[in-house]
Amino acid sequence: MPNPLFDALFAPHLDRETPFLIMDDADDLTHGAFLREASRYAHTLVSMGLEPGDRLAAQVDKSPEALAVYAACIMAGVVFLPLNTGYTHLEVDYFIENSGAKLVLGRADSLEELHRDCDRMGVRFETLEADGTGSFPEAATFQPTQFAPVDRDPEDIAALLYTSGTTGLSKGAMLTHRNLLSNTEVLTEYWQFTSEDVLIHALPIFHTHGLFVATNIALNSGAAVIFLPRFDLAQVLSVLPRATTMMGVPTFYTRLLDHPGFTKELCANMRLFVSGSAPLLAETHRAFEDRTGHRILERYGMTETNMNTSNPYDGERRSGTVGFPLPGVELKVADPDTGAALPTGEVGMIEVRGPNVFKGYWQMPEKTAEELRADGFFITGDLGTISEDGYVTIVGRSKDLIISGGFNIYPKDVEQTLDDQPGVLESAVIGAPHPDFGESVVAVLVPEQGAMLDVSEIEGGISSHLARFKQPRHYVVLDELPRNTMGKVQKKRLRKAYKDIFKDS
Ligand code: MLC
Ligand code: AMP
Repeated sequence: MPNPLFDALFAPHLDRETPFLIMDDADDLTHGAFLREASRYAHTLVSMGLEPGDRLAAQVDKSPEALAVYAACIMAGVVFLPLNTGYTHLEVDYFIENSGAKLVLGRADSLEELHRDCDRMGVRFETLEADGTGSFPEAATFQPTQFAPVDRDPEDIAALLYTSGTTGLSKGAMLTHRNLLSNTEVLTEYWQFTSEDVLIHALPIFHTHGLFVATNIALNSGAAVIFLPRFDLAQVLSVLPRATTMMGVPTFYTRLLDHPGFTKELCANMRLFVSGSAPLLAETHRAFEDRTGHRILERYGMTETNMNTSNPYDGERRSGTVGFPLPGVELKVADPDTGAALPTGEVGMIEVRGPNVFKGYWQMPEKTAEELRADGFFITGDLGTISEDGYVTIVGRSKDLIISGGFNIYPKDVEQTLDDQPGVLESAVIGAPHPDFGESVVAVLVPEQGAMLDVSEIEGGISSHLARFKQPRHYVVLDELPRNTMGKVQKKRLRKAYKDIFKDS
């Protein structure tokens, strides 16, 4: 019976006792051991009443067990919905409700509130802790270590990843077996991954980059993975000599460069550094090459589309560009109104089409229709241009979005919470360049008439509503927001006024 992701990523490894997850401070896991664990979890899902197509939401720390839950979902045909561990329980409630999740996995941190919310919503709640213990793995203890994978069509949904929009409303991007597998296969070949590779995995596993790009490629190629709980500079430096490849957001590379112990010698075994999820500054690219002799390979992707473009493995990795459309991906720079392709060299909306492009937003056909054209092209919201020799450059974004350390923050989301605070008449949230995170959040507040705003009270007021990474790092209070003649807030002017606010952070 076919199950495309299982057949390609798991089946070849069922009996392989080769290293899969190399742990820095715990026992390593072979491919076989990982899949036996995933099989026990798949049986557990079935025993808990989950059926193919049901959703499982997981807000859990990164661990081999958490990755095995993803694998178990693929095996059992359950739709995997990973959530940023930084989200507050109020943020998580929305995802549970909107997705209609049947089972929620959480950890002790969020236990009380999330458990209570799940009870209220009538959703089953189990725990999975960072050390691999919890009520879910406990329930799996005596389950069989083999599981016959559930039959899946390439168009069936494998995962639901939420992404916000300019409206502030989060939408679940439906990613099918075909979307994930086609991209994995293309990238494995493009970046020349083999079973000889050892990949440093320091990314979170609740986003496309760490979950699909890194993990799926490793599984597809049979590579081993040095599986780190998070990006810890000292830990990454210590494992570098054992690795051949690494994937990261630009913050990983600027942090490495800031450390004098990061040397060419440490990278002697490395063949490839990949960067994505946010723009890599040309100066970082240059400094990295000067220090290590390696040219970082930059690629461009999105939750809705997986990876769209990549600089070449062989050939010129051109800094400031995101390279060429990947094999099978059509990319055009288009007139934002009509979708008609613009002449080479002009700046326009980047649109993409291919087997990598998602199926649509979960139960939001109108939102899907706004961003996915009838002819299959997805309107990315990124503005770009294509050079005569085919390199794609992203020059900006038409969507109001801040990318901080690779995490997306939608200003509307933050503004809505700020506007609810006592004494706040209105707010505007913008991104300003930040030396560590690339961009960071600035809030411009306008007080109600006669009100005196106390920033620490506002910080306290929003902390239970918004994940820490979304919270403003700088506040400005103004009498009024700059507006154009149509009454629209001129964020461009605000961005210009506060562009140096984090310069010395
Ligand atoms: C953590 N914090 C952040 C943050 N990460 N704040 C803003 N932006 C971030 N990205 C908060 C912490 O809660 C903490 O708050 C404070 O900032 C400092 O934390 P830190 O110790 O410096 O952060 P650290 O844990 O080291 O994390 C930074 C990071 C991490 C860059 C290593 O954020 C990270 O791994 N980012 C990768 C994101 C990613 O995988 N994106 C891929 C999306 S997929 P306080 O108050 O406690 O001090 C996608 C598609 C594609 O975009 O193309 O790939
Ligand atoms: P997400 O919704 O988290 O998947 O974020 C996707 C967005 O990240 C894209 O639409 C781009 O704006 C941005 N992005 C990803 N990779 C790059 C890159 N290499 N350079 C610039 N922006 C990028």
